Amino acid sequence: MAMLDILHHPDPRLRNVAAPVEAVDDGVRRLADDLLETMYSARGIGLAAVQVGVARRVVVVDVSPQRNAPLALVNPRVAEAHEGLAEFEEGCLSVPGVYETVPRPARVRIDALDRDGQAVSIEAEGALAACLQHEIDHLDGRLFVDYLSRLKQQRIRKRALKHQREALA
Ligand code: GNR
Ligand code: NI
Repeated sequence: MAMLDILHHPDPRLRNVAAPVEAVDDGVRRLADDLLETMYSARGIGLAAVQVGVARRVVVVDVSPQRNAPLALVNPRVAEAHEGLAEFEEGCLSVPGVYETVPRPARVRIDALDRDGQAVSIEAEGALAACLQHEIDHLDGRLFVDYLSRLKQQRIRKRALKHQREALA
C-alpha cells in the first residue's frame, strides 16, 4: 500500500471528469487500497481517485466511528434520489479548513461495482448518503464549495491561493 498526495483546490485536475473503469483488475484494487490508506491517514470519511490525480471512477468511504468498515466502489452512480433534502456539514480533504452546510437528497440508492467487480446497490442515508454524493461529485469534477454562494466561493479561492503562495515561499 502507498500513501498518495492529495490535490488542493483550486488545482485544475480536481475539475477533470473521471473515466469509467473498464475492468476491476489488480491495478484498480491496488488503487482502492492506496486510497483507503491515504483516507485513513488523513482522517477523512471518503476519498475519490480524482483527489490524488487519477481520473478514474473509483471512490472509498468509511463513515464508521471505529474506522473499520472500508467500502471501495467502482463506477458508482446515484441510481435513485428520494425527494427530501437533508443538510449536512461537509468538509473536503482537497479544501482544507472549510466546513459548510450543503443540502443534498437525504436518501439515495447508489449502484456500483465492488472490488471483485460484482454489482452492488447501496441504500444510503445520513452521513453515508452525503459522503457518497460528495465522492461521486469529485468523479464529475465537482467540489462541495460549488454549492455555496459566489461570495463564499471567492473567499475560499482567495484564501486557498494565499496558502499555496505561502507554501511555495
Ligand atoms: O472527510 C470528509 N468528510 C466529509 C464530511 C461530510 C461530507 C463529506 C465528507 S467527505 C470528506 C473527505 C473528502 O474530501 N472526500 O472527498
Ligand atoms: Ni472531498
